[in-house]
Amino acid sequence: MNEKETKKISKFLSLVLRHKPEKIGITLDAQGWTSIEGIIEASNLKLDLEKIVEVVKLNNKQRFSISEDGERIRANQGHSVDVDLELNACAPPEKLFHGTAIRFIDSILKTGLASKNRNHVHLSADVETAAAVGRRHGKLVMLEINAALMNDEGHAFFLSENGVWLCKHVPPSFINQIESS
Ligand code: HQG
Repeated sequence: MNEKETKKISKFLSLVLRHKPEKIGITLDAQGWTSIEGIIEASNLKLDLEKIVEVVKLNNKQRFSISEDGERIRANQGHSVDVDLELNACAPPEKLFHGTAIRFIDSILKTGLASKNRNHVHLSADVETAAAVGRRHGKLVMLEINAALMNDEGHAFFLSENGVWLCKHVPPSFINQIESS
């Protein structure tokens, strides 16, 4: 497969496994899993098992997992549909980072970071990753989150299978705007 096809399949999988399974008439179970065979049948992308396995393996962000029995697939994070990823709460590093766009900053500093259309707020352990996420939205603003303190004060953090830190909401008092180089 060439890069273009891989990307197209990855985008398709993100769409149906995170946001709109109904678009191709499949359903996700409570933990977000669905049959690989079902996706192959429902899609018009000429998919086969080999292609799906390749996309899952090569995905730059490890966005997807295949079940141990090899029959099912799910997205590791980023859902807007209601799924329980069965993640255990765990203690975050001292600081986490969130890149966003300058046009959102007033609202964020007033009301905190909200999960918007997704089930969680997404935070990164390193500034570079957070910067790439933020630039998707416009002129970058970098936020440093006092994650350890938040956790001490009872806000739960979860680490997704692919290394994204998740929480439900970040109140403004834990957010510092920092230089984004
Ligand atoms: C902003 C990609 C105004 C928030 C990435 C963000 C990530 C507010 C936007 C993953 C706000 C939501 C998630 C508030 C938050 N007022 N704006 N109170 N609270 N926002 O895309 O974190 O490639 O849902 O700052 O790599 O940008 O899809 O979240 O700018 O991991 O695998 O509202 O998506 O992963 O945007 O990105 P998003 P995100 P994938």
